[in-house]
Amino acid sequence: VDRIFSGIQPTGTPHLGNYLGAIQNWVNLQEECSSVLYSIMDMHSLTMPKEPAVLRQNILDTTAAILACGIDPKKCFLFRQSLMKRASQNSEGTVGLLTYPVLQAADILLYKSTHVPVGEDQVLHLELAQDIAQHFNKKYGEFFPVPKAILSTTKKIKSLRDPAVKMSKSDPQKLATVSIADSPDEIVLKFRKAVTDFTSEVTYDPASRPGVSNLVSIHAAVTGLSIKEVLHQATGLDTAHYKMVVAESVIQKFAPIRNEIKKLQEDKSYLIKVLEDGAEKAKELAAPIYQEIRRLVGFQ
Ligand code: AQP
Repeated sequence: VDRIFSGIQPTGTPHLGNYLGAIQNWVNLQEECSSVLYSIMDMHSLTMPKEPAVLRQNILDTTAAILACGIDPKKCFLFRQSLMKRASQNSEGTVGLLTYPVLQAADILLYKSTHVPVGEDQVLHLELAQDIAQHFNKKYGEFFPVPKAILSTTKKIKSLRDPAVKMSKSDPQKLATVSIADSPDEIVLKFRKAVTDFTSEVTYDPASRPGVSNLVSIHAAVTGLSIKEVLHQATGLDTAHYKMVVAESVIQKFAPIRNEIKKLQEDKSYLIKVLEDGAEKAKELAAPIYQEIRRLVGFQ
């Protein structure tokens, strides 16, 4: 692993899926790899336009949340995507026209990233970045590493209201998504109302019992236990009781993170400074790569 790049959209405080599918992995990877970039993808989030004041607040909330989860600006470059785009915007000005996966591919390639930790839902998007890298290399000579996905062991967390779909920040059903900053009462309520099925025993079979299996996955992921160990702990419990066990494990896991988020949210100038410093460093890294791309394609 030479260079890690990943991003998150500032569409509100991250949820369990973002944490278990991506952020937790990010925290581990910053320990293992010396060149790590994490981006708050504020331009991506404009696919669904927001009030500028709301976007500004969401950017700071997302930054506070991922710092609280253990992302350390001394071990990685943490920056906003929009701060980096000025370099490539100038005369062409086409950035606004680029669609989401193309913009994402540009972000990944601009730093010659070799590995991209993502949730399972992003693997298809990453394939586009791989195609573009290969296409470019064929035409202009070996230049970009073909970026590989790093998948977390918890692949996809499902909605608590409909286990057929993934847990998502934009889900209009309030009880479907557990934010990592939810209060203990909110967490208990959401798990109590979680959709399961008519069998009361706790088993793990994602295909035939997606609801209860999602609870088992969440329980295993937040406790760090295996599915087998978690099922062993659930022996003799019916799903209603089990939901409360899972809720309690989520409350325990996120209590310190929730406190830290609140503290960091009060220090707006610190959050802004972290993002500005990260952008400076990311720009320095990208500038020579961008120059070289321009030279290779004949813009210079
Ligand atoms: N349910 C999920 N399970 C596992 N991983 C997930 N990710 C998102 N949802 C799940 C992973 O989180 C990282 C950051 O995601 P994002 O901010 O780019 O948003 P998204 O993938 O579009 O999903 P969201 O957070 O639910 O937002 P909306 O509602 O806007 O679609 C990614 O690595 C993603 O794989």
